[in-house]
Amino acid sequence: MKHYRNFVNGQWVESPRTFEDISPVDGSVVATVHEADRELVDEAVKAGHRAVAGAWGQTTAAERVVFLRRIADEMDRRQADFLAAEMADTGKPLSMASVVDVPRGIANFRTFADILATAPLDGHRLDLSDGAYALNYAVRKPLGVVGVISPWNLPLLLLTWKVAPALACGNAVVVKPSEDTPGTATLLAEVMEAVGLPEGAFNLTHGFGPNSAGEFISSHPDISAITFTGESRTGTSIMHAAAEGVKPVSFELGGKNAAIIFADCDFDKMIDGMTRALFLNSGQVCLCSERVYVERPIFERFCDAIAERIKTLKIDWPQDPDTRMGPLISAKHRDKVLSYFEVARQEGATFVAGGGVPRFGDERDNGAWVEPTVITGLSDDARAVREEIFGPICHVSPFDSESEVIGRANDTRYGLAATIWTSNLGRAHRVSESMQVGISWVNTWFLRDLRTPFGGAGLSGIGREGGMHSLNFYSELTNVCIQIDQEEEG
Ligand code: NAD
Ligand code: 6OD
Repeated sequence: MKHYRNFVNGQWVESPRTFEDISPVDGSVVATVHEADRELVDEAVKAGHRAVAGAWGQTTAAERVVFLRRIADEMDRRQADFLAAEMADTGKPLSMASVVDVPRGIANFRTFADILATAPLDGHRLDLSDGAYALNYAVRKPLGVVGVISPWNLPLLLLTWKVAPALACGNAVVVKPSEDTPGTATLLAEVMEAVGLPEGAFNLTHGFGPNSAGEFISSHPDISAITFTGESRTGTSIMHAAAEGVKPVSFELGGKNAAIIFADCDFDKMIDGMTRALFLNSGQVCLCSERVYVERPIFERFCDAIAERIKTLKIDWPQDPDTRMGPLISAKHRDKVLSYFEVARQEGATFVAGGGVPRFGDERDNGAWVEPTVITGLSDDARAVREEIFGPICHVSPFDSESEVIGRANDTRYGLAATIWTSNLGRAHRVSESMQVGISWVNTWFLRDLRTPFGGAGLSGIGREGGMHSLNFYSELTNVCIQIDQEEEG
């Protein structure tokens, strides 16, 4: 049995209160996790401040580049451990974890090392203002101690996406992974220890949200900023807590993403891409499409083809290299997703595929599995079409014109992502730019360049991270303005 402990001020810390990390594959216990109490979170924040005032705060950008590269190398060396821990916590298949989660976790550190190494100097120029010459330059400084609160769906990828730029800018971090996925965050603390990161620069506290480590971090008066990925509702609670200290927040929240499929698309390529957009990670990627709009001439063909494709998705043990779909994260989340199947049924949906729970006849029947599901026939105001479900289910409906589909796709309070499938270049630009979202993909989905802005509009988030956008969030700029006299004194 594994024991996941907290990592504070460079020390491994147990706590009297523990909780169980449960496998969604079969309901077995993966690990016992030590839950941080308010005092331990406070100790982590103090350790972070000591680190920023001490050895970590004195590192140069070039030295931090070396640290980030060492972290990536050490993660590379321990890839098999990270894979095993991520799969044990989430049940996600090897076919995904080995090409998405773990490589991206490593790439997050390498990318921000490269960005920091090549970041331009800020505003270094001679200026003429109010008739006076002045030299203006901006000094980029860390914010202090950043609270990082992350979800369970892409645990390593999403945690490192925040930790790498926060450390790059010279901050200390206090991180809290989801209570459902404490494994890879614990391994990451081991990596920080192995590479000799100054103590207190990376602190890990395990626990839940309300009245636990999540709330203790977001309401802590000495946390300088909060970066959070999770549900929009949780974002509201965290924002209330952060408002108390007027703390900057960066939020990546929920979505109800649209896919728009025009009859002129490359049909086979679209079916491949849409299979990923609907069912990768069992639909538990915030960017997954849950609303699919198909131009009427190919509506029936799309429904038939996606139903056929679902039959080929192997739903099986995560370790099987051919498995394409694993369970949902937990029994609780499975029940939520199944409740939406029921809502859709009561709203009058037609089930084109799925709608139930797969049966294996072995211990997996204690796990959190559901079938990939496609429904049609609901109106745009149905709950199953408006509310984020976060599972392997989508609603498909036909459309007749570009302007109609743009209006319907944008008729949501969320604004995270869209995917548009067409071979018409003008339409690709028109439609993708008119989406009220943080990212519009054309003829692809979840293709990422880590230097580009990433985030959401509306209920889907606040701010953008990625490349220099991340460095701008995780640092404070002090502009220095020096007047240069034009005449020699005396
Ligand atoms: P969640 O909001 O329930 O939990 C996320 C984290 O917040 C967990 O660590 C949790 O313990 C903590 N938390 C919960 N309540 C808290 C509180 N009151 N104060 C402080 N911390 C608190 O989200 P989840 O169920 O883990 O993840 C799924 C959600 O995340 C979905 O809505 C999904 O769309 C969203 N998500 C968004 C993105 C994005 O990039 N926009 C990425 C991944 C997931
Ligand atoms: O790719 C990323 O940087 C990112 N933040 C992805 C989010 C996926 C949501 O589940």
